[in-house]
Amino acid sequence: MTIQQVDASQVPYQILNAEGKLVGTLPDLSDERLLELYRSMQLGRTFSNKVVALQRQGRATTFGSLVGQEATAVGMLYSFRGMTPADWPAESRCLPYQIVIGTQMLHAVGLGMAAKIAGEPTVSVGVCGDGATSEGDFNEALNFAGVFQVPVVLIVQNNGWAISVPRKKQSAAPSFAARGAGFGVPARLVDGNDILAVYDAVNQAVEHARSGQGPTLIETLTYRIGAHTTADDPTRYRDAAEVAAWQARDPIARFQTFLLERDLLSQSKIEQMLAEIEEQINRAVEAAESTPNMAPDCFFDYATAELTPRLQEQRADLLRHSEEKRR
Ligand SMILES: Cc1ncc(C[n+]2csc(CCOP(=O)(O)OP(=O)(O)O)c2C)c(N)n1
Ligand SMILES: [Mg+2]
Repeated sequence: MTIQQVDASQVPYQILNAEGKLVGTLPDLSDERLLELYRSMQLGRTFSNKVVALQRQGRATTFGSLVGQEATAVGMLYSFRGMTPADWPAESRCLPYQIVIGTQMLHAVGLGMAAKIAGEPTVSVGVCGDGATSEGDFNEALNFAGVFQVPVVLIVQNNGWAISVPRKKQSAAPSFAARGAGFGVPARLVDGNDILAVYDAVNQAVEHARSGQGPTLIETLTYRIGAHTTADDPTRYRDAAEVAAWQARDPIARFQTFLLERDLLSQSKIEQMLAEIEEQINRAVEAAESTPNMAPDCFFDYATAELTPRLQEQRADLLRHSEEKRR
């Protein structure tokens, strides 16, 4: 008896193909909104390149480049209905950056379960990388999401690498989206370099959850063009030809072609926009660099209402250490 193979013929969902041609239904977005999506991708790329350059000059800390992943990042954010960049700091309801890989998926499921129990119309969203899917936490999150029909969208941003570990070493499944079936969670493989497809797929998954139909797993297939962080050197473990092949599928170039063909953009508009973005970022760098340094022990002030004796000791230790370093 032969055991049936998993169907590997999954085609990523696309609205724009690699050449920027419309191959699906355009989501309900005004021309202004389409240009905003484009501008945000350019802003993300310029910002990312700026911080990497500042790190090289010793003016910024360790940083992970966004280059190549702008469509996934911007597309999913804009699908959280009605939000504009100005809302993100105040009303975003974003949790702090999660360092312990994979745990954020459990947090997202927990928040979704809490909202469901409280009868709130909230949908939570958890985002992780391809590497995170090998953690127990990712699997537990999917299992809970499926069993309790949690209003959650779980997104795997598959950028091909987890630092130096390639995608093929994370799972023998044909895609990460294919893993949803084992948990009874509907899943979708999306072209992560197609901003319209990411926007549309996440939007639909949010609506699905909001209308009480439970969780969705989304895999956005994209690629990390840069290093994992400024502390990493991918030339030591990655084939240059692979990078070049993905550079040819640039998410910004794809959307730009589409906008140019619809006359929503022109070369001069692009140049003007890039100059404005450059200026905006330079002003932000100036503002950041003219902000006085924080006291090295200030984070103790925000951790707990009252410091335990052990934390008091740690604070004193830290201050002693930083004083010694300064001398
Ligand atoms: C539990 C845990 N193990 C290891 C690390 C160290 N670490 C930081 S990022 C990373 C790789 C993550 O890869 P992936 O999930 O694909 O996300 P990407 O950075 O590619 O978006 C690792 C192993 C960590 N932060 N947490
Ligand atoms: Mg990754």
